[in-house]
Amino acid sequence: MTEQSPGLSNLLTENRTFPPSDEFAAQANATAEWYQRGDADREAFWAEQAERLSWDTKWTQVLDWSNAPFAKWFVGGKLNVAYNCVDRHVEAGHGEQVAIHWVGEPGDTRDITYAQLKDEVSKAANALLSLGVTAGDRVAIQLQMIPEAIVAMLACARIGALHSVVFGGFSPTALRSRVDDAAAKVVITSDGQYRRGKAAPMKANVDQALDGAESVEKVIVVRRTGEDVPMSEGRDVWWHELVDAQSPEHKPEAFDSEHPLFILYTSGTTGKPKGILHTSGGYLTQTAYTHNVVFDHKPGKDVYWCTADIGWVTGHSYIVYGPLANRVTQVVYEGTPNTPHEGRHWEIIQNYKVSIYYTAPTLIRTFMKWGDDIPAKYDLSSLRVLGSVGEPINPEAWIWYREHIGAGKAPVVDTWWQTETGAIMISPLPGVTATKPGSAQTALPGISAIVVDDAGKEVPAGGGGYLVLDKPWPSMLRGIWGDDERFRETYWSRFADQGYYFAGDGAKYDNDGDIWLLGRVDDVMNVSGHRISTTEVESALVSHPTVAEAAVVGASDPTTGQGIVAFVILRGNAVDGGDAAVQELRNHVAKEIGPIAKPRQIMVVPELPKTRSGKIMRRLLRDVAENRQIGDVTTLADSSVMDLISAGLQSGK
Ligand code: 6R9
Repeated sequence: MTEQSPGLSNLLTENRTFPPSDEFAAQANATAEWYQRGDADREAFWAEQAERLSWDTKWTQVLDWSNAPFAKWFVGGKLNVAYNCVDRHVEAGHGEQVAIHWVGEPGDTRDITYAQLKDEVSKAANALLSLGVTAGDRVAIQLQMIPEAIVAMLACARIGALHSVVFGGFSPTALRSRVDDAAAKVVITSDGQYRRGKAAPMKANVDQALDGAESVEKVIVVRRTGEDVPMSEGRDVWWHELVDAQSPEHKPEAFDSEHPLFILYTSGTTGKPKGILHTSGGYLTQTAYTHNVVFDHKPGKDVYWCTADIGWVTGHSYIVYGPLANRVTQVVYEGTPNTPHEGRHWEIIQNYKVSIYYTAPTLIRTFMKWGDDIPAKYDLSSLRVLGSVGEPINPEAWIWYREHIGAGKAPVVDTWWQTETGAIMISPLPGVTATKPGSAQTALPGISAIVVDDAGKEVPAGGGGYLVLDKPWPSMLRGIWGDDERFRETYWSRFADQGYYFAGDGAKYDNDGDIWLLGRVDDVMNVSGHRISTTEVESALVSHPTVAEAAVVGASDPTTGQGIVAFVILRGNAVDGGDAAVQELRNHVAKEIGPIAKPRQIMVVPELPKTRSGKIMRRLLRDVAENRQIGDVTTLADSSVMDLISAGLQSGK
């Protein structure tokens, strides 16, 4: 990634910085000095972070990297993850503190204290034991955002069983392939789930998925919507009958620091999803540490809300493990952000006085599209830290977030990490870093991330290339379930000589050496020999006042190799999207980035195709751009979106 046209990046021409206020800095959990400590003696730094947890047996060695890329952290240490997330807070006198303010989509609510959570998790652990689940067994969980989802995960952790959470919106086929791959013994699900005000079946999908699944002995069903579901004799059991009858006493057993905690499937370049494996001590250390310093979390004072779903890694690390290990009080919301109205999130923040809010750029841009007047109607003054995760955040969305949600003063932390990294790796530290809109900036204290060229050589300030992690970290994946070869091949073969972990993301250093993420390397376009990131063009488009959201793909072009094709959603009150508007946008991109980045074609569309985790499916847009038949749409959150787009294009819009 050497060729760069003059003034290429709209991202990189963004040069505003927002230093922390003295007031925030004075009370921040971390200080600038942590970076030096992390560099000076990485293992000593992590040993110090591991002291955040309660260990039954202390480790004898911080890191064993002798069998790289298979790491062992806190070797010889023993702990119980669920004890760390629940019991120890009760023992320390915080049993009455609310752990979870749960808000159901229809408006029902539940407040669960740490003492209650301890009882629930213990009962669920006893229930699993009664079904014959033992340490090392796999339990698949397909549940929406209800307290039982969190309880089920912690119950598994408590008895040393691995959970494999499958997102509630995944199809029966997707569930089945995950159940089979992990040979799950038990599946936990619900009768149905509320989605946009309606009850949708869940158990029916699970039944379809499990038809003939040999490993599954029992299915536990949580009652949520109350709809009639057939229960399979001998296999299915109601959660409220099984769990409620159990004793709330359960003695947590200490497991090895490297005891497996969970498997979480993520899509790769091939059709078969990869079962990313995480273990106990290192994972909990880094999730707790990062949740504490990146969000500046103060136990007993802050009210935290991460809007992710537990079906994704963000839900695992920043709803369940990190926050609960840190004695959080958090909001868990069951539903969609516009049910029953577009101010639902802001209403919840106002009601519970949420002080830390962690969400994704795609949702921020959706909020922008809905209009500034909606958040303006609510009291958001409790918010003091705002987080972003999942994709690069364009400067306009970043600024909007800070201004309209954070009242122009809450620090915005753009956190880069992956299912594979387990926890946040690159992010500003609130109270320490002068933040830059659109940049994740620097590896956290104790972490090292660099940008390298094709040959694995670090690029200089101002240069671009591939993001790699050049030093092991505690919450790193320990492998791909059942496929060591694929693990080596996917992550460790690209820069095998250097021993770097290849993240699959493109990145650049700015002149200060801060890191800007540019999207997956497979999303980098090559136009007339110039490499241009889809993100950069998207960012330029979204910087135009009429554009709410944009997705860009490289479509094959006989002359230039690839041509840039953009799909844009216009803001509610913006112009109609006729020829003049499109021309204006093409010129705007040329102006922002340079003529080389001027899109060949811009299509105005009503929606963009997104996966259920909110990632834009560029593959499908590429099909449209290249006039091909549209490929597999089964992983779309809403499969009718492609019909809408095609219909809109045919009608000449
Ligand atoms: C946590 C999560 C990982 C991929 C990652 C990258 C993208 C995540 C980002 C970001 C730019 C950020 N990504 N956070 N890109 N800036 N702050 O999302 O995990 O679902 O495994 O996705 O998401 O491309 O490689 P996961």
